[in-house]
Formats: sequence, C-alpha cells, structure tokens
Amino acid sequence: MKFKYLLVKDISDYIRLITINRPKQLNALNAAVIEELHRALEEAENTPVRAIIIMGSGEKAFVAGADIKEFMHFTPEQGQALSEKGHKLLFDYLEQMHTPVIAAINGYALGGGLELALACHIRIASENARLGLPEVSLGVIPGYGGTQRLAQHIGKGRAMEMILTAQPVDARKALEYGLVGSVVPPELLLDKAVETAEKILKNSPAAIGLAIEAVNAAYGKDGFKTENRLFGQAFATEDFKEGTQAFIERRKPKFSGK
Ligand code: DAK
Repeated sequence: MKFKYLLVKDISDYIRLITINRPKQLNALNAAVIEELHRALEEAENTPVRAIIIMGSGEKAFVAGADIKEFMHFTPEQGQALSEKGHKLLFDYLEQMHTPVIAAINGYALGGGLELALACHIRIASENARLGLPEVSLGVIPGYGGTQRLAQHIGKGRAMEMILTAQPVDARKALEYGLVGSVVPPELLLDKAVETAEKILKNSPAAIGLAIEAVNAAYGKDGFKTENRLFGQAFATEDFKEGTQAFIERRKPKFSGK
C-alpha cells in the first residue's frame, strides 16, 4: 500500500509500526494524514498483524495537533463535517479496532495529537513528551473526542484543568495522572512499545478483540455528539478566527470579552 505521509514497517510477523511522517510540520494531522491512517489501520486489522505501534517521525513530536493551517478557514458546517469524518475514519475507528494499538509518544502530543493517543489502547511516553489540549487558546474546543476521552482517562477535574488552562503536562505528570502507562528515555521508546506488544502476542487475539469491545462499552456516545455540535459552534466565532490567525502570525491572540 502506498502512502505519502506514513511509513509502514513490520517489526516482526505480527507487530506493525506506523510512523506519521510530516516532521517539518511536527506531524500535524491534515485530512490526507487522517485518511491514510484509516487505510493503514484498516489494512492491519484485516491481516495477521496482532499489535500496531503508532509514532511520529523526528525527535520533536508525536503529533503537534490537527493542521491549524488547513482548518483555520473552515466554516462551521465544514468544521462539523470534518469532525464527523475524522471520528468515523480515525478516532472512533481506532478505538474500536480488535487489533490493539500502542501510541509511542515521542515529544509533543497536542490537540488532535493527544486525541489520537487517547483513542489508542495503550500509551507509552518518552521522557521529553509534552501532552496537552491547547484548543481553547485558538478559540476552539477539542473536537476529536478530547473532551470525552481525556476525562475518561484521568478524571473530570484534571481534564477540566488541562483543557481550560490549555497547558500541557510533562511525561512525569502524565504518568502520575495515568495518562500514559510508562515513561522511558527517548532512545528506548520503541523497544518499550515492542516489549509491550510482545506481551500482547502471548494472549488470545480473539479474546483481546472482545475485551477491547467490552471495555469500550462502558462509555456512552452522547458526550461525543455534544462535543461535535459545540465544536461546529466554536468555528462560527470571531475568537476562532483571531486564535488561529495569531498562531500563524506567531503572536498572542486578543480574544473578545464574554
Ligand atoms: N498545525 C500546523 N502546523 C503546525 C502545527 C499545527 N498544529 N504545529 C506546528 N506546526 C508547524 C509550525 O507552523 C512550523 O511551521 P513553519 O512555520 O516552519 O512552516 C513548524 O510546524 C515547526 O513549529 P514551530 O516552529 O512552532 O516549532 P517550535 O519548536 O517553536 O514549537 C510547538 C513547537 C509544538 C510548541 C508549536 O509548534 C505549537 O504551539 N504548535 C501548535 C500546537 C497546537 O496548538 N496544537 C493544537 C492544534 S488545535 C477538528 C478536531 C480537532 C481539531 C481540529 C479540527 N475537527 C473536528 C474539524 C484539533 C485541533 C487542534 O489540534
């Protein structure tokens, strides 16, 4: 299978590594990356592969967010449509896969990048990782499940604090919060992910698929629908235009009052 933005490599007969390869943009997720990730995951789900590792290329970032330059000019309708498509192709799809997916978080996992890691079944971070949902600093809200999955993983209070302050946490804090399962030096990140995958390989693939389905069944879908609607609403605001423009111009945004 050919990809423009992904590197796909089999580490062994049953472990596949998918690397998001846009290092100059810190692996930001544009629509094409989302579509390619869907194809790569779907392909792996339908082959003998029994564990998947996702990483970002380069040493700086797992994924620094959705591609701000791509979505900044969207209308509310386009924003909502992109959100629905993203959920269907990537975030919900990945979460419900029967093949376990491990996020190996090397560096920044921000916005859509953290949302991608949150949809994975297991998260391992390198010591230099920084994880956060900075969307409100751009005048928008997390739209790829972050308002729901972050609270599911670390509890409502911590999630509120991270989302409302827009501040990332470092790897140590992420471990303390239970946002990641382990933290290792950057040079050992892939080894640790492979070691975890090898533990999975010892178990029944059929039971693993069913266990993923059963764990996911505990979490309702209404919150995701609300997030989707409110995300579209945020796209209609002047703050959204200002926040994304300020990012491009490398200045602090001037948001309106309430
Ligand atoms: N999008 C596009 N380009 C990005 C990017 C991003 N998220 N993050 C970084 N880049 C680009 C930078 O613009 C820069 O490009 P050039 O200027 O060189 O062309 C290049 O990557 C290197 O970045 P920096 O020069 O800024 O590198 P620094 O080391 O100085 O800073 C940083 C690293 C990660 C702190 C900084 O790049 C940064 O703050 N990046 C933005 C982080 C962020 O705010 N991420 C969250 C984005 S909001 C949606 C659902 C969800 C979302 C969107 C839509 N739908 C449902 C429709 C999610 C939204 C987000 O993820």
